[in-house]
Order: sequence, then C-alpha cells, then structure tokens
Amino acid sequence: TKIIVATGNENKMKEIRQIIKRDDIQFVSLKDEGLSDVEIVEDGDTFEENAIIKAKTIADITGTIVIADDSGLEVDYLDKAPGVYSARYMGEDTPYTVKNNHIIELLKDARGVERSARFVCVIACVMPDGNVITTRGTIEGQIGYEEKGENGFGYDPIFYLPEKGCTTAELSPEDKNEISHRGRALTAMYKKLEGVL
Ligand code: ITT
Repeated sequence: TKIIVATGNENKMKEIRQIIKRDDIQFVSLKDEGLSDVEIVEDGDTFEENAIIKAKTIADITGTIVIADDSGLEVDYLDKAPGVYSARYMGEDTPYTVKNNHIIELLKDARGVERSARFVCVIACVMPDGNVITTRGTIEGQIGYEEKGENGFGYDPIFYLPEKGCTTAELSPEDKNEISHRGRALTAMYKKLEGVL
C-alpha cells in the first residue's frame, strides 16, 4: 500500500519511515509525487485542524490514502507557545539555533518544573472514501539551559528529558522514535489502520 505523507519536512519523513518499517507499506512524500507546489493553507488553531487541512488538501487531488503530521513544542512558561506556530516561530527561515537560544533566554528566570514543556504530534489520515481519522502523541520534558546534541531536528537540542539525563537530540533515532510524540501518534494510527489497509 502506498501512503502519501502530506509534508514538505524531510526530517519528519525520515522519522515516519523509521517508525513504521513494513515491506507492505511505502510512505511517499509530496516531493516524490511531484506535489511540492500544491498550496496548503495551514490556518487552523489546533494541531488536529492543521493535520486534517494538510491531509485533505492532498487527498482531494489524489483520491488516495494520505496522512499528515502536525506537530510542535508547547512551553508551559510561555503559555504553550510556540505550539501550532512552532515552524513559523520567529519566521520560517530563522535558524533553529536562534529560535532555541531565544526560548532559553525567555526562560532565564524559570527553574525546575517551571521549565516543563512537551512535544505534541497529531497524525491525520484521510481515506479514499473521505473518512478522516486522527491520533495524538505527546512526550513530556523540560527546556534545557543550553543546546545539546546533534541528532533529530528543530527544537530537539533544547528538549531535555530529566529521566534520561539528555535531550532528544542526544538520543539515537531508534531511542527517540520509541518514546517520541511522533512515534506514539504514528504507532496509534498504524494500529487503527491495520485492519482496514
Ligand atoms: P509540514 O507542515 O510540511 O509537515 P512543518 O515543519 O511546517 O512541515 P509543522 O507545521 O507541523 O510542520 O511544524 C512542526 C514544527 O515543530 C517543526 O518544524 C519543528 O520545528 C517542531 N517539531 C515537531 N516535531 C519535532 C521533533 O520531533 N523534534 C524537534 N522539533 C519538532
């Protein structure tokens, strides 16, 4: 079964392929399908809304199974910002090291549990008959005091896991996928689809 992933984010694509490793499922990207130029208006207020918008926009064109991932970082001290605006925070083209150090600076007076944060991932799936399913996964952590680690992408270098004593950027891809918001949301989606694919 071919499943189109309505994303332009190569890092997500890589993780999705690592999380669900099955010979009978091929995840293809918008780029693979020549659909990179399709305009997707991500104007929802929630991860669920945006994931559905992305998957539906592509499914309306292809009529095939499409999934989308809408995700982000919620920092409690910042009233859950950047949240659904995680990709656009400080501008889409601002390097992540700048965004990460800005968040560290905003939290300079926060200590311990005041630094709590979570990654959220919602996977939406649109079936050829128009049926829509969503699943959500989260991982709880804290904002670190400095960037650490070279793995992962985006906010991973500042997402510290107290119980592991490291950031998600210091975990191997396998270890991150095992516990991550994306790993959890996508595994839950796979379980829902297993019967119908
Ligand atoms: P698509 O909409 O094309 O899928 P995007 O990068 O714009 O790609 P989102 O709107 O869902 O995707 O934004 C998610 C952002 O949240 C992403 O760009 C990262 O900055 C951050 N993020 C999500 N998952 C993450 C992870 O596992 N590690 C680090 N940062 C993550």
